[in-house]
Amino acid sequence: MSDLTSSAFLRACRGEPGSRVPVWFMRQAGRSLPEYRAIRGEGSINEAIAKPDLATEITLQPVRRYGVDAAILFSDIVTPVHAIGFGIDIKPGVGPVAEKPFASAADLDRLRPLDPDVDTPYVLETVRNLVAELDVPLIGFAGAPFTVASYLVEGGPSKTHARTKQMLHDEPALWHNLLDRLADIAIASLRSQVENGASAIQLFDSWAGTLDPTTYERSVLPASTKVFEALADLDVPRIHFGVNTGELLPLMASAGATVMGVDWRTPLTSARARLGDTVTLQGNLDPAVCLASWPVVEREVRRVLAENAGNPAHIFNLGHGVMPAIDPEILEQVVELVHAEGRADGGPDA
Ligand code: 1CP
Repeated sequence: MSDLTSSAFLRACRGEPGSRVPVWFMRQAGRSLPEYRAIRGEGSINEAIAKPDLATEITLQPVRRYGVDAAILFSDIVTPVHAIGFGIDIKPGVGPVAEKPFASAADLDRLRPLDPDVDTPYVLETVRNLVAELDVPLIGFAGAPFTVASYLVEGGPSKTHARTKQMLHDEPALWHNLLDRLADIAIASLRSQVENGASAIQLFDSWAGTLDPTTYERSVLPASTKVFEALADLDVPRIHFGVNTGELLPLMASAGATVMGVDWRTPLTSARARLGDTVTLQGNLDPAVCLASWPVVEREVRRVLAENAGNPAHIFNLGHGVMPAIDPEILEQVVELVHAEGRADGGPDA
């Protein structure tokens, strides 16, 4: 186990200058990597997550290949609700699917509290394995109450989130109870990951951007604030991320994150103007750009770095996850370029 306090990633989380701009990629493990496809085998991803040796290796693969500055635990945002028996699976090529969606107060009984040591011991074993092996920080994560609720209520991935919106508007008391239970589950999961050695946490509210700011503030922000407040005593950076959140960034930041994820639609200059200088920004190359030829990718990486203007409070990332069709060699080049181009104003980081 190494002392990672002065690693490039954790320094940037704290806004401290370092020797390079740290970079990692959301969804850096998984289907874009041939070495992942080689060891993943058939069966549900939940089965892979439940095998600590396999999950450890899958987490390490992109760290080895890309030389990224952080690892992210191989797990999923629905792993805890799956583990407590809600009845949700992850269908290959689709995503999380619940055969019996969440529809009424009776379904709250399917969301008992999470006891991570008993319900997801394999996740904690993976975290411990990783911390023993990694020389970069491990990011633990959970799904935010809203985004997890959207899968439970819709029964699967959705473009409009129509049922979810109907419930939050029409049945505010039921919605509040649902989000409160999911907040407690996220808190228990994140706390256990940190207690077992994760160096930072990320709350994925991927689909929050489907909401207008007023609805977000009334129906989502209280639950996400509860999550961040409950973890504020842990001495780790707290990252908050969603897609299409340009208009929501100040509200999302007010939930208590120390690092804000920014998708590619919002230039880092605008994000900083909206958020001020107290948070670190994480982002924000359009993942689809990585499907283009290298000169285009290079130009766009440089543009993101230029928009950050040398601010030490920046972690380079994509604006959303790696797409399966992206050539890993392009991502290797992105890491090389970010490390080479990023500021070199000293700082004794690892
Ligand atoms: O690097 C990594 O891949 C780390 C592991 C990881 C993470 C961080 C997985 C494994 N899932 C996640 C988070 C996750 N899962 C999010 C938040 C990030 C994001 O917005 O991309 C979300 C929304 C999910 C839900 C989910 N799981 C989807 C999206 C469905 C939709 O609504 O469009 C999908 C396709 C999955 C399955 C899944 N999870 C992870 C992998 C590698 C896969 C692909 C399936 C497989 O390999 O079997």
